[in-house]
Amino acid sequence: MKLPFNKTQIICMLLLCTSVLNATTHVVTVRDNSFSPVTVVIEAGDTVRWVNEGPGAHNVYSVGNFRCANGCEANGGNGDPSNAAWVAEVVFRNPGTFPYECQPHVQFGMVGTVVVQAPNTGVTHQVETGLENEFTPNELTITAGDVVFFSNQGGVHNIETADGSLTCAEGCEGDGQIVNTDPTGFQWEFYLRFDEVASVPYFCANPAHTEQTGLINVISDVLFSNGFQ
Ligand SMILES: [Cu+2]
Repeated sequence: MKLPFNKTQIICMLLLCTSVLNATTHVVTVRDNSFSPVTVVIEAGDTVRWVNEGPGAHNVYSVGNFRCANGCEANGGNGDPSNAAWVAEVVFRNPGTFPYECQPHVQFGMVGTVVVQAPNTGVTHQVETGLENEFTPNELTITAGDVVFFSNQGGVHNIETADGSLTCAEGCEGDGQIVNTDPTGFQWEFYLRFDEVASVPYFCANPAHTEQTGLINVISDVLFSNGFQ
């Protein structure tokens, strides 16, 4: 029997799939004049949320990476120090160490660090692109909670999901980081975690690469163990 939908789409309809991507959010409290905790260690794909409890005027600034207070400048927000009860979030897609400061209080030692490690929970899968203008593999089935490591080995590419929810290259649009999400020959790489059962078609937005598409099928391991898949 030929069904009008594939198995993943049917599972998705049964489970009322909504958002696709989730990850852990780590909260840092901003006070006069310190960050707590001073250092957070997270996995690539996780979010750091700074919550200002003041009452002084503070911000979070990491040179070349992000500047946030009432929103992040990379997202059109105002990163100027503010004594409002602001909440700012930044998503980190790549391993590395990100020192940051509160600009008016750095001389009082108001500094912090985000340490981003490669994901060590869930299974990590790889999707590569390069000079052949393809995603390899171009179709991938993973279990909810797994991570996909996307990397560009050469050629001017990016990744956009068909529903417009994600546009990524050196990082992803909306992450709060100062990164280029347009197709670029910069050899970018980033991690995406897929926590929800879904079918996620994506493509490269380079107008010369209209054939360059890919698909991530995210299935539930519970359904899998029940023999549904
Ligand atoms: Cu491309």
